[in-house]
Amino acid sequence: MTDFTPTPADRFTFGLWTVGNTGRDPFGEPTRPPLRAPYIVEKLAGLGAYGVNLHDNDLVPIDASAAERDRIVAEFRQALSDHGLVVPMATTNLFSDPAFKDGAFTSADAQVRAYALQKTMRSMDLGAELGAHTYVFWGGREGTEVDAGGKLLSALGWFRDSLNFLAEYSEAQGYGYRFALEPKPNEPRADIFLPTVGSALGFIGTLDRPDLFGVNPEFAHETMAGLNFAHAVAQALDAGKLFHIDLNDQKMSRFDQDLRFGSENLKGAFTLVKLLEDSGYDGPLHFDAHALRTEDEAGVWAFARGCMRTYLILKDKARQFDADPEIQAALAEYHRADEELAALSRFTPENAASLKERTFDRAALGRRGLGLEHLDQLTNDLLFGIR
Ligand code: GCO
Ligand code: MN
Ligand code: MN
Repeated sequence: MTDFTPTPADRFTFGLWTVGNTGRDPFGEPTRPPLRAPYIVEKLAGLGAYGVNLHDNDLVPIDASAAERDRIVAEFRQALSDHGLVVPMATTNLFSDPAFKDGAFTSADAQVRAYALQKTMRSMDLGAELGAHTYVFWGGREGTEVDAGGKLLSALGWFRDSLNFLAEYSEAQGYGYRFALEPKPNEPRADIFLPTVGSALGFIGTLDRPDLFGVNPEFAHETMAGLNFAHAVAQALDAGKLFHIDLNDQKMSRFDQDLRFGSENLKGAFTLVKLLEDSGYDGPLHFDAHALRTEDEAGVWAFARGCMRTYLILKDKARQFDADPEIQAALAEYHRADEELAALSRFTPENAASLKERTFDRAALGRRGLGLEHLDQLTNDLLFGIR
């Protein structure tokens, strides 16, 4: 048993915007002062994180001069190298500036769409300079309130054209980015385009270079849509499209809470950790969450430590789950394999004919109890720490 202290080998990352969150919300002013990026790097490294991610404007103000930009980036790179942190993922802020009030790539205004392309190319340059290999697109303002505006179909076309353009830009520059679309159903727009992981996966198939695109699912976002996050992640894994992941927590049917990982739905978090670990996913484990508005700076680092600690504890629980004889017996009882039937279920005309003739004891199948109540309570006991 370890003491659950993370190391860079655990691949935990945070965004500058996450631990840097000042506690501002739509009803109240910040409750904490902003933290400088090099300081965040130092603190995260001290806690055992692996990397730090950013939007362009988390680091460089939108109106910075070229000289200011270069100075800020140089200071940040120095902090990264001093403290041994990497930048695995970068993204663009296409939602804060009033110019993006009706979307960026899906704005009805061609000037805004072109400006969004320009801003994203510059942000991709910055990410590449910092060594990022994954580029996230979260379409925060890509949506509508007024569907009478009539852009539902054209918006998807504009979105596709922009992503195709940016993928070509990345290839032409030799950046080699893999792009990850991050779905969210609503907030800050009433309805955001590509609202779920399933929608994003479907859309990727319509792009010119689908091989360069995957998803960045977020626990809070699928939960807001009333969906089961682990199911969404499983579908992304099945499609070979889990390029990145945003870990946090959330109560269903609420605003985007971005809670500390595992703080709300512990069993959902366990299912997720087990799924990720069993799948061999080896990308960054990114916490897109922030400390509660009630917290001071000490609370911010308690929050960050808590995210990583919970992941590591649940990873250990997943190992115990696999090693627990009673749990494994319950699983063996539940999963009934049959090699003859598996062979028969591969289509040939003969197999089809023989399957059609076969007799099944339907009543017996219906009578069989599956033992899932028992299995689930064993899982609870494991999570409670009494097994
Ligand atoms: C949100 C999103 C963002 C994105 C970020 C990077 O709901 O606010 O989750 O935090 O993840 O913009 O893509
Ligand atoms: Mn979120
Ligand atoms: Mn996110």
